[in-house]
Amino acid sequence: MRCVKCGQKAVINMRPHKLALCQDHFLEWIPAQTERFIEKYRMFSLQERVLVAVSGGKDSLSLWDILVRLGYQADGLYICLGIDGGFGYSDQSQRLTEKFALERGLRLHVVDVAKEYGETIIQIAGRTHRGFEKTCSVCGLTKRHIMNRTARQGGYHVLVTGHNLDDEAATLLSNTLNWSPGYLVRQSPVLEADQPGLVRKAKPLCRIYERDMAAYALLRGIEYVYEECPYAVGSNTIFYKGLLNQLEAQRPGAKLSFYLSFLQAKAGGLFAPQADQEIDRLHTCPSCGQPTTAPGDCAFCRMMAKPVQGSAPPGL
Ligand code: Q46
Ligand code: ZN
Ligand code: ZN
Repeated sequence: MRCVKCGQKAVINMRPHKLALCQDHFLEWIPAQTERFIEKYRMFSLQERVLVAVSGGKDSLSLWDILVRLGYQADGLYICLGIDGGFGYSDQSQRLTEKFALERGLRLHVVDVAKEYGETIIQIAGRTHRGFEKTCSVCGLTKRHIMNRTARQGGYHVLVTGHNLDDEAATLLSNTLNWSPGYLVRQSPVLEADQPGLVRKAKPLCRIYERDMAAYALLRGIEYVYEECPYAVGSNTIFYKGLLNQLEAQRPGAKLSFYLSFLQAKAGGLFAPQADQEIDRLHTCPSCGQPTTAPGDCAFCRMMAKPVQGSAPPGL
């Protein structure tokens, strides 16, 4: 197979796009596509400061690489979750993220959950009765809190994450199967900071297939953690990704059209009344100053304020 641009040997054939490219043209095409989406969805400009949430995985490190190549002012944020999983997941991902930043002379913020709050994600999950299997909900809440806080305190205009098309399509499938209007309203390539204390959030890779991101990381020689977080195994997201992969195998382009049709329906006004209600419901947490959907302390502050299990004598 030949590259459609130059006729050299193609390294990738992207069936949904009916596009085969050689290494050089593929490594140009991915940043060009990303830039197109950044502009189309008005995510951020070259003058704005961008904070990239990096996990040590292929998507977030590649996103950081792409933004720097495009000339954006992009710093990184790594959150150490203290997850081992028998292979030192957090240690490995932190080491590779720090190496990536050091080799390119990039600025990286590191927040260690255990050092900052005295407990790892696993310990918080055990203490708060959210349960072992609910580790991800504790983790998600903690990460969102730290990301928004670090972006605000650092004076960043926008926080970006490496969610790719497969992630977005899986989330959309899950939200659609449950008909969760609140989540559907908030699922977007860019979420404006429409409330004091909120930082704009954007997902520049939301229209790029996971397979293409893996190829990009490989061809750019980016060293990343291959293993998924041990808590991702058996998750709903992985299950929905599997279903969508089956669909995609039969109908190339199915994931992309599922996601794009959703964005078009939203742009056409679907879910608009719920969107207004969502915005009305945001309040400011009196303890940390971050936005929250209910009056009083936010979910993160309430979680961190819970007493240690068994610390109070029975009956008191
Ligand atoms: S890092 Fe955290 Fe994910 Fe691991 S514990 Fe679950 S939420 S799976 S993106
Ligand atoms: Zn070519
Ligand atoms: Zn709070």
